[in-house]
Amino acid sequence: MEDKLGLEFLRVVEQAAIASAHTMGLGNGHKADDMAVQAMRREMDTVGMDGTIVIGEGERDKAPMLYIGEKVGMAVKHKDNYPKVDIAVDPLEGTNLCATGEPNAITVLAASEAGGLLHAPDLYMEKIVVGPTCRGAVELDAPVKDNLKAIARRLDRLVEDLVVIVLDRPRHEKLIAEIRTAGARIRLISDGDLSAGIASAVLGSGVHAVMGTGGAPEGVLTAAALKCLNGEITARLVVSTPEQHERLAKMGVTDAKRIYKTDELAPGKKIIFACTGVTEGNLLRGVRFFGEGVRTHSLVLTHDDRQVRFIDSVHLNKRPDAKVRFI
Ligand code: VTB
Repeated sequence: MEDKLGLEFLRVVEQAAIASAHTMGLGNGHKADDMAVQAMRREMDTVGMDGTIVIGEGERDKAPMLYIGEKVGMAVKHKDNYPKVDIAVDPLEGTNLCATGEPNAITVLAASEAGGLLHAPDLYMEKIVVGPTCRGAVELDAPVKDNLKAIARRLDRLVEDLVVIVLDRPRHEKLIAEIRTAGARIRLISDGDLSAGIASAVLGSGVHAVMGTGGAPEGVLTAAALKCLNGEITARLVVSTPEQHERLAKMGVTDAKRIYKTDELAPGKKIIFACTGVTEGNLLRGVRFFGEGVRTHSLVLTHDDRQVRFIDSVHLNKRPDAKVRFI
């Protein structure tokens, strides 16, 4: 199932990336997101599955498409025997990055057998993300300097040689100060802790850890990718108001302070993760339009069969003279 669906999901993230890339730099994040959502929704129904959105654009009454609980896939129209699949999407991770043409906007989808992805509410989540070499070396509540020392030891280098990615937010003032005091280097990003998390699990990307508080849905998507890349995310929901506590209780979460590891955020045995670069990025090229066609760069991960595919696709226009260039 994974192999076939993985390549079908590739089409979904590719089409969403192409659609949103048309809006790059227009300064309109809302439109960029809208384009990605529509393309993703359309393409999703051509996939041979009985899909349910578990992480999406919001609750049913707030989002017209890709809302939580929405049924997607060919099973919607044809009642054949399609596999049941839970789907988590972030149609355009980094809408502002796309709107301004900054790096690392991606379109994202993760899937698993039913129940394989935590149904995370749209809250904040404290996270530490590291690659395979540092699995088991960090603890969410350990002092920042201790985590950095542990990462440096595992990577056989000095703390001063590490690069930590942190979302540039006022809430991270203390974290940033602590990382600086410990001596590590920091890359502040305006958005996109998900693509940063994926980069941290790929050797040679120049990213050694991601720290700080970002979206919980992005945390689950990061876990799906990291599980396939043997990396690690350790995380905890940020629950402050009584309403948020109530919402969590309704979802069956009894311990709001629980620390989740990769496998608890993405417990599925058959995880598939697919993303396509929209703007140029650390791991993926952005969408390139070249008159005779479009070129996209994607990553498709399937956990069960341990496949990591970097996919360079050329989508030629239906012109008899369309040419393909090597790289
Ligand atoms: C992060 C980041 C996302 O939201 O999760 C962030 O990775 C958290 O929310 O790209 P705030 O913007 O409120 O800090 C995004 O920036 C957008 O989803």
